[in-house]
Amino acid sequence: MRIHRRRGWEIPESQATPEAFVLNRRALMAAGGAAMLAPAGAQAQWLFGPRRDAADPWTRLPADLPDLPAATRNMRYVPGRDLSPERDTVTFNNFYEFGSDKGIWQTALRMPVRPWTIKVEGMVERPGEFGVDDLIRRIGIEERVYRLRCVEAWAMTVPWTGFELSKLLSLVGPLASAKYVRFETATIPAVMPGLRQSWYPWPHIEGCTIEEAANELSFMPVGLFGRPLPPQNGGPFRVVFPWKYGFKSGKSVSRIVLTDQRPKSFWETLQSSEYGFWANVNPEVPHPRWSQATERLIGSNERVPTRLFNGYGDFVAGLYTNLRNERLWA
Ligand SMILES: Nc1nc2c(c(=O)[nH]1)N[C@H]1C(S)=C(S)[C@@H](COP(=O)(O)O)O[C@H]1N2
Ligand SMILES: [Mo]
Repeated sequence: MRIHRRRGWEIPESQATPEAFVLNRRALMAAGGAAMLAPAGAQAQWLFGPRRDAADPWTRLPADLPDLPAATRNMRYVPGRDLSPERDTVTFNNFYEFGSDKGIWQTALRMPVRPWTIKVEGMVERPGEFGVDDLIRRIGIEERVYRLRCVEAWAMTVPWTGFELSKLLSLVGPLASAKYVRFETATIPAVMPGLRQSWYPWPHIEGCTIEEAANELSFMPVGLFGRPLPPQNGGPFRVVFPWKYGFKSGKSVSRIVLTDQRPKSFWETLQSSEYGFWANVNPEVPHPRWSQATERLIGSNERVPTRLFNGYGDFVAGLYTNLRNERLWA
């Protein structure tokens, strides 16, 4: 059956990682070569905005992308470890729409990120379609350094810029009947070769409860390292739930639906025995095929203990006290 197909992020981390790094190195070398050979016009179009440095090919974004307004770092969220190197953060990615290995960043950079709108609809008082720059202006942005724990047992420490999900939801006014929030990633076949892999249940759907959405940690990044969020990291607009495994954090979101039906997510549809709705980080509950006790920090390769709720229990444990019969950890 198709679910036995080997998927990059399902390979136990010990096997997946060396492969991914080799791919990355090759991709970087190829990018360096291409930049030198490209005609001036094409190059200008793709050179990155704020730091126009051809030696940093992994940070290329369309030159006309507006800079983000200045954002203050919110010191309430202390990561307790160093930031991952920017270069690793933007070149080691999971984004299956662009391909099933970690080295898809160059392919993803072809995705147009402006104009970009997000529909927010379903069980709300005031459904709407919002331009991403409009939201940035209306809601305002801050920086938060969050830990990111992938279910594959690697981790990063990421300075996101964005706003709380709850602030977006208050613009549309959730109805009392809304119990869940569903996030849909844009599908753009012209630039997403992964969509041709028709055995995947596109679009990428993720979801959470309305209580989880209202939690202060649920965040909608529009930036990374103070710059506009690059497509490979889910630009221009994604969601992050830092206490859950990374696959819950849907990228390049174009539609958000408030609903009374529990969303069936992309990975849950593919393999519900391994990837469930809740997917809260827990070092004591192994993945069926590997341990979750420790995680490898991308960049340093240091292995550190994994923490319950990825270390965010003070903020979120209360969400789950009445849900003991649910499969909260996978
Ligand atoms: N649309 C979409 N969102 C996605 C994914 C994906 O393949 N498609 N991968 C997820 C996984 S498995 C992880 S670990 C994170 C990785 O985010 P990063 O590349 O910014 O580190 O994005 C998540 N969001
Ligand atoms: Mo992941």
